[in-house]
Amino acid sequence: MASEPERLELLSALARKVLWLSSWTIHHANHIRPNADGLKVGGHQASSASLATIMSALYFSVLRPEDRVAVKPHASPVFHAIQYLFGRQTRDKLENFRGFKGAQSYPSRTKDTDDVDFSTGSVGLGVAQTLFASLVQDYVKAHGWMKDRPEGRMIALVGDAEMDEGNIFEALLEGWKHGLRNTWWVVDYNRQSLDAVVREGLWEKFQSMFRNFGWDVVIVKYGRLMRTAFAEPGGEALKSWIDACPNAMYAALCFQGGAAFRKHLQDEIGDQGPVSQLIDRRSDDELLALMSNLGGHDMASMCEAFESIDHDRPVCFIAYTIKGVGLPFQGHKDNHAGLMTVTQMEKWRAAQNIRPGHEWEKFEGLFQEPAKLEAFLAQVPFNRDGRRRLSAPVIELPERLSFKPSPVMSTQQGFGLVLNEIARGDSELAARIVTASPDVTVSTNLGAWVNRRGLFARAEKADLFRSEKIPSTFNWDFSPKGQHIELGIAEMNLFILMSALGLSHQINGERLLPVGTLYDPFIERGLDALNYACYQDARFMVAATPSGITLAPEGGAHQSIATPLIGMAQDGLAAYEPAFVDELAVIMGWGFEHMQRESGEGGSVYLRLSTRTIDQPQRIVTPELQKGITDGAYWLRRPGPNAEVVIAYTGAVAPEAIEAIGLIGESRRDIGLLAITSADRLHAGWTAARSLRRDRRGLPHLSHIEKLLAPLPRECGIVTVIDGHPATLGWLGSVRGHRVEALGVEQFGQTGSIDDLYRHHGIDANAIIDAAESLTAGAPVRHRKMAV
Ligand SMILES: Cc1ncc(C[n+]2csc(CCOP(=O)(O)OP(=O)(O)O)c2C)c(N)n1
Ligand SMILES: [Mg+2]
Repeated sequence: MASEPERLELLSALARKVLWLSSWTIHHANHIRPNADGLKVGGHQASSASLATIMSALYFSVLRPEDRVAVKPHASPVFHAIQYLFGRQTRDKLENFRGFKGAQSYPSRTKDTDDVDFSTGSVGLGVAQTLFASLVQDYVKAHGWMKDRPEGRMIALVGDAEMDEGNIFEALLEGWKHGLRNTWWVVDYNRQSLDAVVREGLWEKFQSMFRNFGWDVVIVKYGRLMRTAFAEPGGEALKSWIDACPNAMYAALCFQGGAAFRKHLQDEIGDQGPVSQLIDRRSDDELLALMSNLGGHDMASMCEAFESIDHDRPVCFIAYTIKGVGLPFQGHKDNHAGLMTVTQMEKWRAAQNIRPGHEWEKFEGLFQEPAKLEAFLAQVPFNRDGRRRLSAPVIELPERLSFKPSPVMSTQQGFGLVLNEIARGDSELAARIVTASPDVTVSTNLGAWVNRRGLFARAEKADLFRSEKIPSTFNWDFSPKGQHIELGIAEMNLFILMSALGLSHQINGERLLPVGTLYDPFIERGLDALNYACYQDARFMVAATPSGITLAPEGGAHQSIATPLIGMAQDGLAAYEPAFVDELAVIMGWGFEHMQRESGEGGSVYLRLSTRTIDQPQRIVTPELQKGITDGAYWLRRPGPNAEVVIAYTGAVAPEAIEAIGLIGESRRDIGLLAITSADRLHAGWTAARSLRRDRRGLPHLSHIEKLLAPLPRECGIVTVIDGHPATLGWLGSVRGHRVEALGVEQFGQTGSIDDLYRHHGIDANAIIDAAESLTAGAPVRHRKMAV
């Protein structure tokens, strides 16, 4: 066992190595193997440097294998360097930093191979992810699934300007409500953002805010060199000067160096005996070393701060740092995109004692014995158990999901009924579903599920209305066994919680099947978090309802137009918009399976539902129909051989399409009605088939939509209709070269009845008939829908 001074010496040596390797990685990407596009790597060299010591303290000493970390985006080279020293990152990938299949610019769970816990990139999201990951760990524990696995700490390394992101504050409030534990956020307080130097006194705002939310705050401002100097005669005066120095001035002096500090100190403090002697005793280099010895760059101070935590309360560490520390542009306000020139690097290399050609050698330039460093690395607790990413078996699913049928229903009601049916049973599926909703549990029909399965909280809390015997439709009991997590209104939080729940199989080794509900228009409010969750390959199902203009009288911003396009464009998310509840039940069953498929095959599921009650078909769902539903479309009425026109509809406008078909039938031949349950799956299948054909040089692989449209004569027209943006289905004409009239909604905000609005936006039966007429020759269609 190394003694404490020895340990600190080895850790500091490794931190220097990490700083070197991360800077060299960036330098290499710019000057030695530049990317073909010639784009320089901005934002990394200075931003990484601030965290080299803090991350070395964590990874080489403080972390345990069960801990999980979100590393701020621009510290990615530091992370990769640490993994390189652990032997988990290859030199080739570092040399190819930012290149095709090289180490990623921002740590990525899915694209990097070196044990990234949480992806980052869009600032703020990784930070909140750690908070929700901790709540999910509590959920898993409360349900008795932790077994003897120790609790992990969820840790985020946060940029000080990153704290501007609103989603962090939303998460903080939610964490407070749920009794957050085991979460550490380490703020890299370098007082610089991308463009600028941050406001004075920001730390005080952080401190009071975190304390307000029940967090401990640990400020690590001074390194050991500083603390020793403060204890010398005159030290107090020096400390006061440091405390009073504005951020921008401190940064500028760090950039200018020891002589500038000396001059400034002399000018401001004047000749005051002891403090002047304290300064005079140091050379320029020593003075700079002292003044840049902020807490975040001092191994002893950081280890001390982390190791002092002996409780599970959440902790915010504010670690003072200098952006670009140790590099020629340290502290310069323009350093965000700053890169060392070749000459600067040469000089720095020499100062680091690194021989040309030996830059990637693990211990090059360190004066400690390689064997000692190797032995130290080998015993690092974080690395003890090898692979830290866990897995969990697939949850078995019932053959099909059922629901209590009713002749007239909405898909939103159907969603509640399917979940209610699952909740009544005692299947493994029922046990593993976790629902969550941002204050719209009841209004999205999750009420029945919650009544049966209860709300989750670490401590029991009975529904007061129930205990007081006041009649209420809903049973709002909280308990550790509950399976619904009630969130405040922030949609960002819903998606980050989905992301955390949907990674539980890999983080906690226990699979959960998260189902979130929200109003469809507010997907856009949480969109970046949804994208983030998908990027991390988290698995969840989200039911968004009501959608479109079907909640017509609400008008305002409660109408959604763009969401079908989001559903199509979002990678990792299979989007469905069923019209009927039997379709929905099939899709949900398929969805729970899809959520559990391997990486690259499965994904998350988005159900765009509606409150519009419509007549339900009385039919048997045959395996063929089932396949059509999950593949994205089936003929509700098969077109004849001489079809002049077909109508392709999605979702709640089914009655309009059906009515139009009835009215057109007399005047046009062989017409067909295509029920599209998923424009997304259809389109994805179509493009996938195209690339398959390309790869296999013309092997006849046809996609589902190509097969469906194949029998249509060339002159047949297609009318598409959706309560959403018309572009969702407009592409159907490109599949086999048919002419298309695409109907949909392009403006929002008008109130009225559904009839009013469908007429107003041209998605009612008559508008469909008009479109069909415009695509076909022949006499006008005789029958029209009568005005009501
Ligand atoms: C949502 C989002 N907006 C903007 C950016 C671009 N960006 C990357 S880092 C950064 C500021 C970094 O400042 P800070 O968090 O203090 O980190 P530092 O570079 O000082 O370490 C910005 C604006 C981003 N990555 N994500
Ligand atoms: Mg900063």
